[in-house]
Amino acid sequence: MASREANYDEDKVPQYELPDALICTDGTPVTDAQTWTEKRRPEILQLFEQQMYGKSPGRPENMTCELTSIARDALDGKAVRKEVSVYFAGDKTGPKMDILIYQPSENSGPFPTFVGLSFYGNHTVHSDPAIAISTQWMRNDEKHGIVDSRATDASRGSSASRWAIERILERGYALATIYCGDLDPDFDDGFQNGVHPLFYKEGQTRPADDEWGTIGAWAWGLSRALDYFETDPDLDAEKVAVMGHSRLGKTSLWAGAQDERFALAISNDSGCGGAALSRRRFGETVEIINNAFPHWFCGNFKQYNGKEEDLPLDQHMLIGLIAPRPVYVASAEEDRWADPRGEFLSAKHADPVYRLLGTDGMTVAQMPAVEQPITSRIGYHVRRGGHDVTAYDWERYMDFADKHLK
Ligand code: GTR
Repeated sequence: MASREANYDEDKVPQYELPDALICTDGTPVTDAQTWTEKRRPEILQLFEQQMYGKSPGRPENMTCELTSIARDALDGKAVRKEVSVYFAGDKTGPKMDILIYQPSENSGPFPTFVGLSFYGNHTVHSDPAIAISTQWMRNDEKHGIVDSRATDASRGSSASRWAIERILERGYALATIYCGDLDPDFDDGFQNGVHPLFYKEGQTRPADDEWGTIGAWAWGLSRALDYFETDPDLDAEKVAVMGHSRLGKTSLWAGAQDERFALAISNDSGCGGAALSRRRFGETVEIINNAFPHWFCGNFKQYNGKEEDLPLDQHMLIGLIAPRPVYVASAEEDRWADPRGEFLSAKHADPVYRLLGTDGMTVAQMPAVEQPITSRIGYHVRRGGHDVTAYDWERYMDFADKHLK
């Protein structure tokens, strides 16, 4: 079988040995929280930076935030709607991102908050006609009303089924969304657009092989949103859950792994390069993803095409970086491209890190049946259906957040 073809046969999953999250590179076993925190965790974080997602810069010194709109009677009085622009270079000509926020209209804040990137812009998450339409580049898509690489009025609310906004508000949470293309448009242009050029050193024209790719830039934007939340008295910046679907689920895990201010990280159908174990090579593989999306990961990651066994890491260690904070991994039964079993297994193999840090980790040894959610500190479900975010997924995320955040 050519390594380019996807395998869907469990019997053909290769034998593999996962790197041990609790053994340091120099062979020292990690048997206490201090060794984890001071030695092994930084070591693993550096491996993901150097070999997979690339290293990201910090918060730009001149970054400024501006509230551009506020409505106290949004969604028939059920919500307060805010729009905030974040200018990364401080001036309005440089790159920026627009955050859309809905929060419950009651005066009972600060609210625990879900934050997530969207595929087609803030105006697609709800049909609310007052949301500003994104003017950024977007991939043409009839269903989402994207014409000549720009959103049109027809794209309003076109992703609403993926954002259970009314339910989120009813359950006492705020929701913040950002268009991923504000950080970096999702195509391979050699990193000339998006936020990367803002950080080039004199003479640099693209990120070095160990510097951030597009997923890195997306995750960086989520941390910049958190910088803003810390200044907004309506939002509880200590109770922020970062959630993402698919490529944006790879991103939410990487954001949660790097930035310990995120109180909870949620991966919805993130698959290869997200929650799924790379070594299983089930469905999408490292080689397939690097060929299809050369801009997502850093240059160094390409050397693992067809050589997953050479990786000094696997995705259970990404989840381990989130420990002891709660993390939720969700799969969909028919989404075999994303390898539901591999997603479960990396959640499960992160368990020793969570236990070391004194939590209950993942309380089951076997993959649960469809729609039997696990809600220990590492949460998991596989729902019926295909690659999507559904009302079912959101109800489980809120049950989990009620249990672990509130
Ligand atoms: C696919 C890609 C997946 C996943 C998905 C998505 O084309 O192979 O890894 O990221 O796109 O983001 O919907």
